[in-house]
Amino acid sequence: MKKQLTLLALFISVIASSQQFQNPLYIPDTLMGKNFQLFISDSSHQFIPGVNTSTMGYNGSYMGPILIFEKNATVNISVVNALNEGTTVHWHGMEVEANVDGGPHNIIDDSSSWFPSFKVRDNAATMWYHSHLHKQTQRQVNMGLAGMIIIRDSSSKQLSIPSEYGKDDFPIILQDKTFDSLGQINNDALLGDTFLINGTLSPYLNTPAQNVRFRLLNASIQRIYNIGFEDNRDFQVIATDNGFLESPVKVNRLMIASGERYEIVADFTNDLSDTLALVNYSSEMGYGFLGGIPGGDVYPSPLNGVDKDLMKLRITAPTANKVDSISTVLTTHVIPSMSSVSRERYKKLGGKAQGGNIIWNINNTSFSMSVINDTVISGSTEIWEIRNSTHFVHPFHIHSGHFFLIENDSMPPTVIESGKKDVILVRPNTTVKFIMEFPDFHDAQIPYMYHCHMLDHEDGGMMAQFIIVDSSYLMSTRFPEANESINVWPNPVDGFVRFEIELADAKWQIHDLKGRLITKGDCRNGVNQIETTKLFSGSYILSISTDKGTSRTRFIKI
Ligand SMILES: [Cu+2]
Repeated sequence: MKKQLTLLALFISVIASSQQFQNPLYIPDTLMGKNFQLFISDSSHQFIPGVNTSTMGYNGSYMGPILIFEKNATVNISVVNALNEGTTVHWHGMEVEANVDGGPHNIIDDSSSWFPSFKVRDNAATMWYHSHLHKQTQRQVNMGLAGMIIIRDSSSKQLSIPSEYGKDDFPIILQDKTFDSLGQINNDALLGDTFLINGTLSPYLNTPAQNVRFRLLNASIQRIYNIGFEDNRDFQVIATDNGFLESPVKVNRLMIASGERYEIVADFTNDLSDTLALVNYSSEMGYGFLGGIPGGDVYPSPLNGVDKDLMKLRITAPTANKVDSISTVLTTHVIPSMSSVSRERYKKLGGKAQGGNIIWNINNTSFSMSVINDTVISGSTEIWEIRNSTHFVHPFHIHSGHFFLIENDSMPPTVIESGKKDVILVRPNTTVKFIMEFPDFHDAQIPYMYHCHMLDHEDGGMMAQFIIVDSSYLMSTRFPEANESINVWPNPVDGFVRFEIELADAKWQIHDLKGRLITKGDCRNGVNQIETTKLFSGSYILSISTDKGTSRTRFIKI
C-alpha cells in the first residue's frame, strides 16, 4: 500500500510538472525504401520519467516508426507479431488489395509473421497504420499500435511546400489518455484526461521561424479536436486524408475527427524567440461532438468543452532551406462523373440501448465477421448516402481507397471537404453523400470494411463489410448479395417476417430456393411485415428492388 501511495504521489507530481510543456516532442524515426520490417511487441514505456507503463509498439515501446512510401513502388513488409495475442496491421487510406489490407480477416496470430506486398497507387498523402483486430481495436490502438505513413510522389516534389522531415515538416499524432494511479493506461476511458502528441505528454517543439508543415493525424479513441493557434492566426490547409487540395485554404480553426488526417502550413517568420501554443478549442464544439460541450451520456473528461493548450511552439532560427512562398496550385482533382455512377447505396448509422450499453449498428445490423453486407463491382463508381440517426457525430470510414463528398446535410461540400477523403464526419441527424470509384482489382473471398472510426463504436458493431468482385461474378452467382443491407426478423419466422427500409418506390418479392416467385408486393417506408403462414417450411429469399438495384436476404420459415 505504501509503495502504491508513493507511486501515486510521484505520478501526480510528475503530471503537475509536465503541465509546464517542458518535454521535447518526440519525432519518430523514419523507415524508407522497398523493404520494411515491423516487430510488434508488448513493451513498457516511460511517458512519465521513472514510471513504467505497459504498452504495445512497433519496433519500439510505443507507436511506431514513420513509413515513407514512394508512389508506384512495390513495398514488401515483414510483420512479426511477438505479442501474446493476435493483431492485424491495416494501411489506413491506401488503395491496396483486400488480402493485404490488414482488416479484421487478416489476423496475425501471436508468434506468427505476415508478409504483405503491395504497389503504392496513392498520390502523395499522409496515411497511417494501426491494429484493426475485431473488438480489440480500441485497446490495441490505445496501447500504442498506430503509426504514420507518408507517401511521396514525383509531382509533389516539384511543389514549393515545406518537406524536410523533422525540420520544417512534422508529424503531429493527436491522442488523449487516462493513466490510473499506478501510471497504467486505462483502456476504458473513451475520452482521456490528458493529451499526448506522438506519445509525448505536455510537449514543446523547437519550430523554425518560417513556413512549417504539420501533418495532423487523429489517432484517439473518440475525441474530436478543434485545432487553432493561441493568437487565432490563420494557417493554410494544404491536404486532406488522401492528398493535396487543389489550392491551399486559409482558416484559423480545423476540426479533426478520429481517423482523419490534414496537412497544414503555418507561417512563423515574424515570431522568432516567441512561444506560441497550439490549442484545442473544444469550447466551440457543441454537444454530440465528442470532446466538445459535455452532457448526456458522453464519457466525462476535464478536457471536454474547454480550450486547452496541446503543445508549445518555441520559435527558433530558420533553417537553411526555408520555403518562403507556398505553391498556389497543388494538384488537380479528377472527380468521377455522375454519368459513370452504376449504383447508389444507403447506410444508416444507428444504435440501440441494451442493458446500459449502446449496441451500434449500420442499417439496423451490428457487424458480423461472417456476413458480407455489400458486393461492389471492381472499377465501378457508386454514390453512397450515409445517414446519421443518432445524437452523436460519427466519422464514417471506408476501406479500399478514397471518395469525394458531393453533399453534406443538403449543402455542397466546403472547399476543404472537397478534398480526397476516406473519413467523413457525419453530424447528428444529417446525411452525407459521396461518390467513389472502387479499385479495379477484385477478391470474392476477403472483404473490406466500412465503419465508424470512433474505435469503441467500430468494436461495438458500427461496422460492415463488402467484397469487390469482377462483373462476371454476379452473372455466375445465384444469390450474390445475400443479407445485403436488409435485416429480417424474426428469423426463423413463424407468422410475420419483418424488415425496415427507408426507400421510396421499392418492391419486395419472395422466391423459393429454386428461384420460383412465391409472393410479392410494394414496400412502404419504415417497418414492413409480410405474412408467411401460407408458406411451406423451408428457406426463402426475400428481395427488395428499386430502380437502383436489388438486395436479397435468406430467411427460414418454420
Ligand atoms: Cu460512431
